Amino acid sequence: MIPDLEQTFRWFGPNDPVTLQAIKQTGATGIVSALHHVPCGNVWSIEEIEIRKETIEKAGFRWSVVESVNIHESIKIGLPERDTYIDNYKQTLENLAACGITTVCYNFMPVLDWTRTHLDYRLSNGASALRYHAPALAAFDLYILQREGALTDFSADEQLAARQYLDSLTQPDIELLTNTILAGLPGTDEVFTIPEFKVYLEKYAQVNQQTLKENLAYFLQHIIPVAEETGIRMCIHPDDPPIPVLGLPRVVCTEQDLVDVVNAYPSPSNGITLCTGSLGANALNDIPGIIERIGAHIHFLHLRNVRRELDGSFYEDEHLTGSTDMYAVMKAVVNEQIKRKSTGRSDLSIPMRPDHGHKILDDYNYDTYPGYSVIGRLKGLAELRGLELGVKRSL
Ligand code: CS2
Ligand code: MN
Repeated sequence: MIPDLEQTFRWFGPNDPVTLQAIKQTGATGIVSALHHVPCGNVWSIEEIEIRKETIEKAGFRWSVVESVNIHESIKIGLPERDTYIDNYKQTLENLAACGITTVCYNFMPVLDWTRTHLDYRLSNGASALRYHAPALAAFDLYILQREGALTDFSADEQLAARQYLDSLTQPDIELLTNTILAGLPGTDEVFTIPEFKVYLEKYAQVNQQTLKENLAYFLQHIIPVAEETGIRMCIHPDDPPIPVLGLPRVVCTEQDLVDVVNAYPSPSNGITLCTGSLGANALNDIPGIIERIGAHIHFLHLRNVRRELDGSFYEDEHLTGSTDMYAVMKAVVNEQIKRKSTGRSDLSIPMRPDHGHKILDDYNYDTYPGYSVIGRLKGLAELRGLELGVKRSL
């Protein structure tokens, strides 16, 4: 018997409009959470971790995964103070392990976390989805942010499409687009202003793709030994979208990038979060193939779908109907579980979450974090659960 994947749901903590009681009804048994109120770079104290853990357990869940312990910008930029922040990070890992929480997701995206241009893109059935519209991003970059050097990042056709898009916007549309693109980390209400964002861009002026990769390797070489000692499994989340955005380098976009992460410090504690939504925005990423080849390193699964459009745009589609063949993905995941079983590994029940969901039905009555509606995610989770059951029963 191959055990089921562990069904999890992200919960942003006591301020999340989606309650643990509501999540209970989705059928999820695990919670994915983080101490969003602790400023990035500070140590998470045992006391604070215990409080969150107790809240989650009292509601009848396990705190399955931490997503994320965010990485201080000085580590990504490679500043001298990075060593202090790496020490803090190690301490946080030791504290989490002391509380019995051992799967830790993180990402290595400069400044911004995921990037979208529209948070309320209406589909024909009335559902609301997140969208990345390439001409809108280009219009922002070229004409609103007016980033130095942006011109060279876009072809003549792309510049024209961006200009036409900009001309269709009203002033309030421009403000909405700006606030959408410059939204900060998930779980915070922080939105960068254009001048603040430009200061960050300045800090990254010397950081290209290669330096960022080296800085990631440096981080791993210092963190993973501590993760190993304490039994923590680190799992990096791919960049979303998996392309350089606003002139900032990105280094976790492709299979080769993931292989480079794993090779930077080979260890069972140095793994990946396989996010089909993020990787799936690039048609060149063969996700079932990635699972087949490097699935041994997966510690956490985000199973959502995107619908790719011709110009590099995409929107978040229903979990089973986007551009990624979710059936093929699930089959590859089940095969990975079978491989693990045959090699005597105990981590067969990989934690999985539906990641994001559409806003549907009663979701419109709650002001949840973008993409983190309850009914939309419940629908995604239920579809994935059915798919998993079908794949397993047909074996
Ligand atoms: C999400 C992210 O974009 C995604 O796929 O899972 O919002 C996630 O919160 C962070 O980028 C990394 O964990
Ligand atoms: Mn994800």
